[in-house]
Amino acid sequence: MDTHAALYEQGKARLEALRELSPRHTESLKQKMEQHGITRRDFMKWSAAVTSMLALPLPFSTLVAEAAELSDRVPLIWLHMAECTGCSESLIRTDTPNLDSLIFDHISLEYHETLMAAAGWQAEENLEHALEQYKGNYLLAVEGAVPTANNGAFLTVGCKGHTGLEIMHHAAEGAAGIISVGTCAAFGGVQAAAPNPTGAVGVAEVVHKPVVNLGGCPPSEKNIVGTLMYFIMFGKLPALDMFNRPKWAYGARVHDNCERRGRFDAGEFVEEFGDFGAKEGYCLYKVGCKGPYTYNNCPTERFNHHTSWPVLAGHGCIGCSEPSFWDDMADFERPLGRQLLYGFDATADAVGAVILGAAAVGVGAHAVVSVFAKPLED
Ligand code: FSX
Ligand code: SF4
Ligand code: F3S
Repeated sequence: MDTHAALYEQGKARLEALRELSPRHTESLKQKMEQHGITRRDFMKWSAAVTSMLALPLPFSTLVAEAAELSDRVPLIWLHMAECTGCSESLIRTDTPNLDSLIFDHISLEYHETLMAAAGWQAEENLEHALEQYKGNYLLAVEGAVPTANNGAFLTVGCKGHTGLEIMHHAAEGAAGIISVGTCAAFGGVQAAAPNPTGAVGVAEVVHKPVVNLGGCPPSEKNIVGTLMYFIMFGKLPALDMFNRPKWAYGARVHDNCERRGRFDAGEFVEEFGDFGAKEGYCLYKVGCKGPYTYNNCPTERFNHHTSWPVLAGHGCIGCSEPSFWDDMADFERPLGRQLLYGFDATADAVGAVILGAAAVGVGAHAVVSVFAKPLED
């Protein structure tokens, strides 16, 4: 059996088993869709889009649709560590509920500090209860970095004053899978920026289980929902790159799918914000775009119902899905090449030939990438 056929069978068997479990909600996903005016046709289109985003062949879209309907069978526990909650916002702040936010509403969300009604003792009890009741079966999503200095004392959560570090250890124990949502949970993020006074680290550094990292500050709702769908469908984590990010989402550079790439190749650069090139949509490399060093699907999947993404909005990518981006990608509005390649851009400018300049910048960028963030091959 080829790999896809075997995976399909695995998914089918997993979904059959999930169907046997009792649903968490009285309303089915179908009923919820009807209430929000989402048609069956919209749902099939969504399933096909998620299938192609996950780099699976089209026949898998029936499995994706089924996994969405059964998403209330897999318990999800969502913890907040040191962060800004932008990752949750990325998923829930939609003006009109689309299928991504509706799935999040339908999923068996057992604990989420921002969304739940409970507070104080009641909230702590809910968490304890969920960890116990679903031991070995729950999916654990974590948002935010884990401060480790002074035994984790820089982050205490709840009325018992447990440290984030203690909560992480405890919650990871019974998790069937762990997802680090956002660059903070994945790699430490802004909290870990030098000199990192709280000793903030990514979740994978404090637990002894495989963790899938969803880089991005925040990651797109598509990458969050796609990862949840994959786990619901197959009960395992997808193929990962060297930083444990799903290859289907982080397998290509921002630069490779950017709509301004033609401008880069033609040597047409914005020299400063607000100039003629900026108005014409020229490449943002010289005003600091880190797209050539960054792996993410922002240009193809975009944010907020596929409305926009940083470069389309007129600012360069700041490399927010990469480890240590606060330190390694700064200054955000100057090219990295100037720091790493000893005035490479200045030389290109001095030569004065636009095309030659573009080629030189291109070579420089690729050279840096090869040592910086090359994903592993299959
Ligand atoms: Fe971090 Fe998420 Fe950036 Fe914020 O919580 S990835 S600071 S968008 O919200 O963790
Ligand atoms: Fe797009 Fe940035 Fe690459 Fe220019 S440098 S093509 S703006 S990703
Ligand atoms: Fe982040 Fe760059 Fe995408 S800044 S959101 S990885 S375009």
